[in-house]
This record gives sequence, structure tokens and C-alpha cells, in this order.
Amino acid sequence: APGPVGVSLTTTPTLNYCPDKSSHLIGHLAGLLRETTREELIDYFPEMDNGGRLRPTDCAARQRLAVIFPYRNRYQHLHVVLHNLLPILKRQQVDVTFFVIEQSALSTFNRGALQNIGFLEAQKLSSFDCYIFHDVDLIPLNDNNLYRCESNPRHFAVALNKFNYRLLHSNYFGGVVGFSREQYLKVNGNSNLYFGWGGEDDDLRIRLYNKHFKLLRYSPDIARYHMIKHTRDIGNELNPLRYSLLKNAAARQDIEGLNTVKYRIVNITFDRLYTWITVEINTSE
Ligand code: UDH
Ligand code: NGS
Repeated sequence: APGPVGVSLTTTPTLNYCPDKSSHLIGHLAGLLRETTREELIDYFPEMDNGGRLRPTDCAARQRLAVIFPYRNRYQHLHVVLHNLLPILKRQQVDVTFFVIEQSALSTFNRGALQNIGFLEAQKLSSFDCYIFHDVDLIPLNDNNLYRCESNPRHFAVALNKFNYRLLHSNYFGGVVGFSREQYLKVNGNSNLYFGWGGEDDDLRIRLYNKHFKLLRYSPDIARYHMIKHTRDIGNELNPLRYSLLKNAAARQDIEGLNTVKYRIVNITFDRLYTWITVEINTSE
């Protein structure tokens, strides 16, 4: 229909906000577990912008989401999880940018510090509303598991195959978790002191309770994941200090975390599928 007299029809129409819940969701998913490649994914998702941004074309998303993968030497897992996440987030009409935060060789893996670095570096590049920290080996199995931020931090990875699709225990906060920008700042992010496996996720949950946040979870039927089977990585051995660190997690919260993480950027690449940031974590403090 012609526009009102005097109104130019050549201006780009502004998109309406996306609905609160997308009409494209289908519920339970089998999970795509076959190996795939970067090239294949670029072919499947030509609409991605450089740096790994996917956004709806027919509506304006209400939040900008950064998905942050703490990463080292899991190239195949990374592409399998993206093969699953891309169609799901597309159906959810999410405006998402993927960040791979790779810890360079030599030092022991530090998942918490990598999450802090991902938050800080993503924030330097764009203004995101929501940050989801995502293990590379967790495949979501229901697209009603909405990747967005709300009034409190959310634990997304509630029901994992390796725990028979049940919550491990009420304080479990591992795998996939989400914070708004304000929430992550308020808890002062993760502790940087956990080198090796275990405890850093428990520390983050203590920080969250200590700042009087509640923990949101969808039902196990929705927040369901398949963990790709793997062995323990070299450079991520059990951390023998984890229990003693946890004892004073709350006392340390404001003086150690997002505000103290020390690192050096080795490289940043704006790939079609992700912004890939390689870092050296400073272990001298
Ligand atoms: N990660 C890497 N590279 C590493 C170590 C960890 O990318 O070398 C990242 C990755 O995103 C991974 C996450 O950190 O999903 C968590 O590490 P993890 O998968 O090793 O932890 P999880 O608890 O497994 O899943 C621990 C090893 C269990 C071996 C049991 C063998 N039966
Ligand atoms: C706890 C660990 C957590 C870990 C959880 C599940 O005991 O970091 O097991 O591990 N905490 C400590 O060790 C203090 S899992 O079964 O997924 O390998 O997330």
C-alpha cells in the first residue's frame, strides 16, 4: 500500500523487536554428533558476519549475546558444538557473536581466567547485554533452552547425559552459565586462581550467592545436553588446591577476579564463525 503523502518510501523500515518467544522452536533435538569442519559450517551459514555474528534478519533482537568458549586443543568439539548451536540460535532469533578464548600452550589450563578474559575482550569489541560461558563439548538437546539473560544468572547445563539427565546436585553450576553484563560485574567474574581441573565453577556459584543472586534453571527436560565423550586433557590435571581455595572464595570475591585478571593477547582473528583470541595467562601472581 502507498505510504501517507509526504512520507518517503525509500527509507529503510526499522525492524520490529523479535517476539518474546520465537515461533520457530521445535523442542527436543537428537543432537548432531558427526564431525564437521569450519568450511562446511561456513557453507551452511553464509549469513554470518565476520567475527562470528549471527542475527535475525526479520526482527531486531532484544539482547546482544556473546557466547564465550574457554578453549585449548578441542578443534573438533568446537565445530560440532557450533553445528548444533547455529541452527538453534537462528530459530531462537538471537543476535549472537561467538568468541573462542584460547589459552596458549605451556601453562596449566585456567577455565575461570579464560571466561574473565572473554568477557573483557568481548566488551572491548562491542556492547553485549548477555554473556554465556559455554564448554565446547556440550550439545544442547532442546531449543526451548533459550539463550538469553534475565533477572538473575542462569545455569543452562542442568541435565547432562553423563549424569543420566539429572542435576548433579543443587549447587552444581558447571558447563554452560549465563550472566548479564551487570551481573558478571557485580560478582567480579570468576576467580583466576584455579589452575587445572575442578572447583572454579563452585567458586563462581559461591560468588553469586554471596551477592544475593538467585540461580535460575529451566527444567531438566529443557536444559538438556549431550556431553561429547573425551579423556582428561593434558595440561588440565586435577587441581589439588581446589578445596582450600573454595574455603575463602567469598572473602576473596571483591579483591580477586575480573578486576585482577592478568594476561597478554597473543593474537586476535576475526573469522567467519568466531572471533578467535589467543592469550597467555600470567601465572606470576
Ligand atoms: N577445555 C579445553 N581444553 C582443555 C581443557 C578444557 O578446551 O585442554 C575447555 C573446554 O571448553 C571444556 C571445558 O574447558 O569443555 C571444561 O573442561 P573438561 O571438558 O575437561 O571438563 P569436564 O569436567 O571433563 O567435562 C573432565 C575430564 C573427564 C575425563 C573422564 C574420563 N572418563
Ligand atoms: C565437582 C567439582 C566441579 C565439577 C563437578 C562435576 O566435584 O568443579 O564436580 O564434575 N568441584 C570440585 O572438585 C571442588 S564432572 O563430573 O562433570 O567431571 O564441575
